[in-house]
Amino acid sequence: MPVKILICASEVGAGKRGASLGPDAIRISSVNMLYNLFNQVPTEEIKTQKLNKYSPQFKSAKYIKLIASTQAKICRRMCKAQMDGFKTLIFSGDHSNAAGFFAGFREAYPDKKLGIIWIDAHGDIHSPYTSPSGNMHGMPMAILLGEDNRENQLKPIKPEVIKNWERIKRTGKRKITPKLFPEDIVYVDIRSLEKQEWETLKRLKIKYYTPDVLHKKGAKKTAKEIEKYFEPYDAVYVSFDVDSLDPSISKGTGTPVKGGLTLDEAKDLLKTFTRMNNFKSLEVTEVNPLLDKENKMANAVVDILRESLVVESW
Ligand SMILES: [Mn+2]
Repeated sequence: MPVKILICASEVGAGKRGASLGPDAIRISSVNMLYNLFNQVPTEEIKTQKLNKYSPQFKSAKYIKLIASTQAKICRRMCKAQMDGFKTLIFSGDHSNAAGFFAGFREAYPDKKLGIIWIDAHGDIHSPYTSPSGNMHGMPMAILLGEDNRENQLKPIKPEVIKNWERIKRTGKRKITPKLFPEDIVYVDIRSLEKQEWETLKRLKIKYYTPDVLHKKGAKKTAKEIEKYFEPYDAVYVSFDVDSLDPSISKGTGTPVKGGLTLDEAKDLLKTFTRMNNFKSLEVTEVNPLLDKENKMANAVVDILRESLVVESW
């Protein structure tokens, strides 16, 4: 199956600026490290509005209007790439974009059984009702699940935010919501979730592996277990937030958290996931070279991809 690279640099979902430079940092690393990824695979860039001033508008969901239209655009391009028969390798700015990519995935396969493997330090399952920061890179899972978690509402939110939140859940021509069910998710390496998020995970009985479990079991065995879990699925999407990696590798991401994956563990996970029969998409997100030294995070990503992907045989 041919592979297509999709790039969306949008970073407005992050709290710190600079993740929009992540995809370029990775491209430059791959050139420096003599990994001919970007010239052996067709590449398509999804252009989005660049930020010229700080104007978040709503505190409970910053830039929600811009993010809603960005996700609609991402959704169309992802749907087309999948329907054209490509596996997609995605380089994205911040993690809110994932909701747009998965919306396109759902749009391409409206009636199929779709799964998602979410490798991340965080749960990204906040809603505007529960998010302390209002940064929407902490919300893509809630968008996909159509989950408001009103039981744990922190503060009242504006009607215009609610309107856009409802719109964002229905991204795509078919306006499908939810795009995903709780049993279709496996979280890997999550370790920094707010109380409201843990409650959502427990209430919805979402499957997850914390670093403790993963380190004890080993990355290879964990990956095999997850592969087996997704065997009955038609198609699987893998989302790799680089803050899942341990900060000793690099601090080049907006929200680093101790106790993360080693490079070898990340390679073992991705080696297994990208070889699954139903694997259809890998997304790499949240590389922020402005928070880094000597482009270490992008170099780590290239090292991981070079050793785990066999793009020619996808
Ligand atoms: Mn994330």
